[in-house]
Parts: sequence; structure tokens; C-alpha cells
Amino acid sequence: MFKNVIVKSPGKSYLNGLTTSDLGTPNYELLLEQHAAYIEALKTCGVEITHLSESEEYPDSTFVEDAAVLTPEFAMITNPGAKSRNGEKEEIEAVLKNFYTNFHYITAPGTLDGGDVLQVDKHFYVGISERTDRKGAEQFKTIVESEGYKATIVELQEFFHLKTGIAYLGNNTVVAAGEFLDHPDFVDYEKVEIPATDEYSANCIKVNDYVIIPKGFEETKRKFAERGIETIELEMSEFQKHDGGLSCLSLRF
Ligand code: CIR
Repeated sequence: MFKNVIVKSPGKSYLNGLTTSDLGTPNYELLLEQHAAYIEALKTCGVEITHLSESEEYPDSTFVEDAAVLTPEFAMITNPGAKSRNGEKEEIEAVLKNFYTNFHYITAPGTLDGGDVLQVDKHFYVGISERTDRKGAEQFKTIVESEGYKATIVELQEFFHLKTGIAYLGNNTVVAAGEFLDHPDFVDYEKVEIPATDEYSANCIKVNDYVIIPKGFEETKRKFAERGIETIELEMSEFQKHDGGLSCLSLRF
């Protein structure tokens, strides 16, 4: 069960943030509405919210997931791979001091974004991507193994971050899209298979008794309903325009 969640409001500078998509410029008002709805959904899931205010100097800092990896035993401060985002880790570390005493750090020259880390119970999967390099992934593996976890390094082929294409639901079940549908590292899991047309919905989050999914993906919604999983749907268009999904917007612990 998750007890706490950290979220951070997007500032106006979000509009100048990083993106690889050609979905257009985000609408700031709508972005704030979508962020507020995200927080409401988390409240429904029964977590306590730590809500950080916006930082105009870090346009992408609403995507708090990338600056840390959290477990019940320790907090790991990452070393985000995009130069314009690297300083985000300082604020996150300061906030996490209110919750943790046991800290680990990914250090240069290694880089790692939290979006490249999937936790499956006591086993982590860490993706090598445009943002996470091999040195960062290997540091990560050494650290988590020292804490009694297993770690598998996964080379990404197409996805932006590991969790862009895979999520864990518990009970040995993953939600998988694209390159993860038949990836050898995930063959032993039950899969909710996401078709190419609905790929964005593979980035969903299980928070206690609910799975939060992006709105507009009927097939995904149906697959969850079929399994008796209760979902909350959220409009995510303005985050999708900047390559962000549901997991990116919070640290859950
Ligand atoms: C970036 O390029 O860093 C942001 N525009 C999107 C980050 C998304 N984060 C995530 O998938 N964990």
C-alpha cells in the first residue's frame, strides 16, 4: 500500500519544456485542470499528498518521478539525463529528507531517470535509454542489490522511458505495449496487452485499490474491467504533448 505521494505543479515555463512529440503547444489552463484532477484521483486512492509549488527555472519539473526512486527502505536520488532537468534532484532530495534517512545517489558520469525504473515487488527493471546510460544503470543495480533487491538491466529499443511501455499491477501481472509484448525479460509475467493504437495507455499507475489510466482508450479500459480492476480515467492530453504520462507526475511511497 502507498501512504504518501509527492506531486509538483507545472509552471508557465512548462510550455517551453522538452518534447519529442508533434502534438502541439500545451494549453496552460487545461494543463492546470488536468494536474488538479490528477491530485483528486490520488486522494480517492487514499494517499497523503505533498504538493510542491511550481519552479519556473525547471520547465519539466512537474514530472517528479524522474528525480528519485523510492522504496520502503531507502530513497535514491537519481542523476537525470537531460541537462535542463538535472538540478531538479536538489529540491526533491530536500523534500525527501522529511520522510527518509537512508539515501543513495546516482552520480556522474552515470545518468538515470526514474521513468526508466520499474519495480516489481523485490525486483527492479532499469532501462537504458536516451536519459539513462549503462553507467547509471549499473550503479543502480549495485545499490539496490546492496539493499536486498534484484535488478535487471533492459536495453530500450524504441520507448522514451522504460515505463512509457510497461507498468506493474501486482499479482505477477504487467501492462505491456510495443517492444515489451514479447520481450524475453518479461515472458514470465501475465500480461494486459496494449495494442499499438493505445500505446500511451501502457503508462498507467496502480495506487492501492485503483489503477489510474489515461482517458480515451476504450480497449484498455475494457481489458481492466474484464479483470475486475477498478480504474479512474484522467484526461492527460497536455502532459502527453510533452512526453509525460501518469507515472511521471508523482513519486509514490
Ligand atoms: C522530459 O523530456 O523529460 C519531459 N518532457 C517528459 C518526462 C516524462 N517523464 C517520465 O516519463 N518519467
